[in-house]
Amino acid sequence: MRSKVTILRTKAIIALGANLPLGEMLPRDILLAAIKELTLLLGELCQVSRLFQTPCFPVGAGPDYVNAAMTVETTLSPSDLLQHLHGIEQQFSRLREQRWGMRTLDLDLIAVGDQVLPDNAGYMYWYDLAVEQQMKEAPKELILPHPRLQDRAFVLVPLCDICPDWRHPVLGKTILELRDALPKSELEAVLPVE
Ligand code: PH2
Ligand code: MG
Ligand code: MG
Repeated sequence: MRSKVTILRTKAIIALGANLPLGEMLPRDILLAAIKELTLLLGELCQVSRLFQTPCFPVGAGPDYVNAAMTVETTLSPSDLLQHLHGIEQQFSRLREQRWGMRTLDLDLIAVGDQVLPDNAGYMYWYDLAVEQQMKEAPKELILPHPRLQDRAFVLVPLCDICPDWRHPVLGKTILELRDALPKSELEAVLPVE
């Protein structure tokens, strides 16, 4: 008798950003190269957003970013995915120095299916963290979904290209609903790159 093997794939959401050149490569070239690497590494079942030019957050902290987002259907665990993302960041020599500092490539794991990590209480601690405290405290473990997802036009606008209907497992809202809850001025500042 043949046994049936079920491979469980979940949809992982990745956000990409860059605001510094790397040698001859401009941020948009770095992002395109990183997307290529991620697609090779994670397989065929990837969806990729357009690239967007976005004002730096916090305002004035550096040059504009280029941002994009990807989804991938994967069997990898969140921590294995994160290792791959760090490997690709290193390949594009991001300097991990300053929180929210400038970077040649930043790859953030935004969500993996409807997993909440480390657990609901752990997620809520980071979700509720006051903005002044966000500058000072960084989690040592992976928090999923990304606790600032709902605040960031530069993540939500690209995600609307590829997974507008993904529903946040804690907040209960879709990507589209989260995007539409942001101030219009923030959404209008996220511009597709030609
Ligand atoms: N990433 C940051 C800090 N600020 N601003 C924009 N516009 N886009 C980003 O990806 C970004 C940022 C830290 O990861
Ligand atoms: Mg990051
Ligand atoms: Mg980031």
